[in-house]
Amino acid sequence: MSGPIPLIYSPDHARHAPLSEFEQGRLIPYRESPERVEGIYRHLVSRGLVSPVRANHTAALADLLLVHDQEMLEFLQAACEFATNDGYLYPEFFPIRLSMANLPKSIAGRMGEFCTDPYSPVGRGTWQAATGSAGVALRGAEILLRAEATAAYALCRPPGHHAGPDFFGSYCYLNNAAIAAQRLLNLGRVAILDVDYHHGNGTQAIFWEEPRVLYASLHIDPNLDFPFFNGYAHETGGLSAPGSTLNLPLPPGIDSLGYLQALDGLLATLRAFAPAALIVSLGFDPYRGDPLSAFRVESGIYPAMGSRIGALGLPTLLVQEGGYAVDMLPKMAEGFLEGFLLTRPN
Ligand code: SP5
Ligand code: ZN
Repeated sequence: MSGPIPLIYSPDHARHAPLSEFEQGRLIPYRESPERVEGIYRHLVSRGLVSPVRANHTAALADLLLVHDQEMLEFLQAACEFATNDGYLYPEFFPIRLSMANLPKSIAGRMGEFCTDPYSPVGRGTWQAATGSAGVALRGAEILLRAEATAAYALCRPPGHHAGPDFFGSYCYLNNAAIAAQRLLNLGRVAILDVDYHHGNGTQAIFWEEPRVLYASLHIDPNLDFPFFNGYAHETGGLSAPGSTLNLPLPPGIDSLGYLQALDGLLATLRAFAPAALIVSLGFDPYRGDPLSAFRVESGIYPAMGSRIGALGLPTLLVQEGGYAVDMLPKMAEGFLEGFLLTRPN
């Protein structure tokens, strides 16, 4: 078994902490909370599975512009400056059928222009936290590029896979995995394996026409859950990149065995793509006890998942995405790393 892997972390994540989100017309505590990554960090360090690395740099504009449109970035930054100290801006008005729409000057009127849903409110510290989170992923990519380690765990918060070229939403603002993938293209082709419960609509959109990046995802059937409009099996990449997207929607109630079989199918395609590096969009929300999950996946599945992914033998960047069963996240992250470290060569 190999030694500890770098765990990259930035305290800036705590500057983004919305109080509440909507659930059936009521307000409940915001699920994408700072405690999620704090618990994982403490536990992995105390177990000696990782060596902590503090990311001191936020992502530069040039890195963000490789995956996001300037208009969206400027809007996000302006909205953060406009937000008051403890208040968060929520989208209330959506310009559907945009060809007929005019763009108002007020931030309140423009919130719905770029975000897909009301789960990504914008506060004073959101830009700092989001660029810090992207900086965490970039630091992880740098570690692989310089061959300082063959694997790294970027403990990103806020998460990123629902942020696309010109949209953000569902707890995500900037696409950390996509930003890191752009950097890792210096090594050669990159595969992104997305095991979050939700389809990574942002990542798919960013690399839709990019033949050097394989986006492969296992997720709840989008007929039933977010992101609803994407994530179907027939979506396989644009004209310049046929076969570069692979979606495997799963039915509610799928158990650990069914999930692992589906993962094995995805991994066969991933191996055939022969990437130079792997990014895992690592969400722990498939777990049956997660408040957003309709699967019957046990928390004990993670060592098996980690060992399958470690056995690929690729330079690997783990990028934290979702997972909202806060008390269980540390154990699931530990399980994943134990399996991963066991099978990984050297
Ligand atoms: C990164 C990530 O995992 N984002 C998840 C986004 C989920 N957004 C919508 C949440 C809606 C929850 N309402 C349904 C509650 C079912 N009990
Ligand atoms: Zn998710």
